[in-house]
Amino acid sequence: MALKQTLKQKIEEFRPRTTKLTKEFGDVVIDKVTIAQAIGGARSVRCLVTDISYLDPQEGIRFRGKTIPETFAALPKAPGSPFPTVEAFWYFLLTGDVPTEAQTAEVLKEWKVRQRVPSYVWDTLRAMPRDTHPMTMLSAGVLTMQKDSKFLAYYNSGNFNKMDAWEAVYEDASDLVARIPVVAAFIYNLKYRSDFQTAPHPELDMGANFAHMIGQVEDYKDVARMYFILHSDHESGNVSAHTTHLVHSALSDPYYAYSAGLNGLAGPLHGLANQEVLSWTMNFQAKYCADQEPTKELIREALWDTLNAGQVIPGYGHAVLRKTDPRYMAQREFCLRTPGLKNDPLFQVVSMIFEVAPDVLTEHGKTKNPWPNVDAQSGVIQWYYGLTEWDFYTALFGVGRCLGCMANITWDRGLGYPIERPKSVTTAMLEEWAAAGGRPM
Ligand code: NMX
Ligand code: MLT
Repeated sequence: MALKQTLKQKIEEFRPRTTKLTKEFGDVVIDKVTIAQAIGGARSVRCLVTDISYLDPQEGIRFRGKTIPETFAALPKAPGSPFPTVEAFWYFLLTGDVPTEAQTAEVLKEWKVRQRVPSYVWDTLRAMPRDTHPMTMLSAGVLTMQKDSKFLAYYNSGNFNKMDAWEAVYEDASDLVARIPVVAAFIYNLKYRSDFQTAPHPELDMGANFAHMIGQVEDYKDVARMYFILHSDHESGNVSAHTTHLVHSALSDPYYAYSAGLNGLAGPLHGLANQEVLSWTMNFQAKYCADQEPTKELIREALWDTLNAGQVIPGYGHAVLRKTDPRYMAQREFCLRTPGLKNDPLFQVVSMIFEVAPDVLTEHGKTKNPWPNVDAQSGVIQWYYGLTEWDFYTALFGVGRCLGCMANITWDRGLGYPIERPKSVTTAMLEEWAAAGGRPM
């Protein structure tokens, strides 16, 4: 069965579960909210629902119930590669089913049609100053396509039906996941390769095609596949996924929603941390290692200098995780398996930071999680393959994150989630409830 038909069946079978929970068990309490949580970014408040992925603080992410190694092992692989195609992963994220080779091939074929980017996007991007940040360009590129949104056209058709609306979201979502690597590659070539553009390959899978479009070597095809899958989804509460969900909940179409999600991803406490890691490491080498080899002692000194200057150590800490991010470990293992990378001086420094930073952060005593997150390890791989323009790293993250955000909003519409609108209170109210020992219920 084709992906959309499978999804239709899945969504229709799933709906009664959500309806029953809301109608029959809607009053069941699943959490309480403290003053610290209301002021402190709603940390740990259980008030979002998604079945696409789940983040356990100790174990890390599971995509559709599978850990990262299980996901990589289960899915059909790209030809001659130990890594699955992004197309197979997309099928899996949307449906929860591991696709067959034939189902994967169908998605690949469909994306080859969907990946055609309207030429007005190129005009828009070329009109922007060349020193514009790639995330601004990516967000603008996505937003520019909004005028041709199929969801928007469906909404304006006069036949809008809540039960079927997910189908138009699915169409936009599929177009966007197929197009975003093409847009990102265009931006890369525009900014760093003197606008030398390579057309998408008619047969290559998404990761391989991205490598092809930016003029990368054969081995980078696996890097791209791994990177996009690892960065795809991290349950619903992270800034990019939550923003996309929130904006789409107003029935803003997927282009509006994901452009907004990308703007959140561009923040240094979120996706931009991967570029910050590279710039921190380069600054460290320039400042502390001009006439000596990097050592753990020098790294310790540099980490303390950063903390004492009131800055965060990029790539370390997490709002949910309380152990080393398995996405960090997956990339570290890739480095250890890749002969040149294993001995790469930058990887050695990143490994030394891994040995030193958790102790320094623990001694510093502020962060609840001194362990590295995904961003601490991703840049070094890109750098090794010659993708040294680190302000592009978050755009790579944005290509991967599109998969998770689009799968989520397709299901949001399928299950008819309403507009999101939490309640706010005033500081005076908090003071009154604090004095009374709690809010009178
Ligand atoms: N370096 C220094 N201080 C830190 C760090 C860090 N890496 N992580 C947390 N803290 C501080 C944090 O700033 C806060 O300080 P204060 O009380 O003065 O405001 C305190 O520790 C408690 O913060 P937590 O509750 O541990 O972390 P929170 O949930 O608020 O924030 C992050 C999570 C990820 C924003 C935070 O750990 C951070 O800023 N890390 C560095 C940036 C980074 O790597 N971001 C990428 C996250 C992954 N991603 O891709 O999105
Ligand atoms: C993510 O992948 O979105 C980050 O790890 C941040 C998060 O989960 O909050």
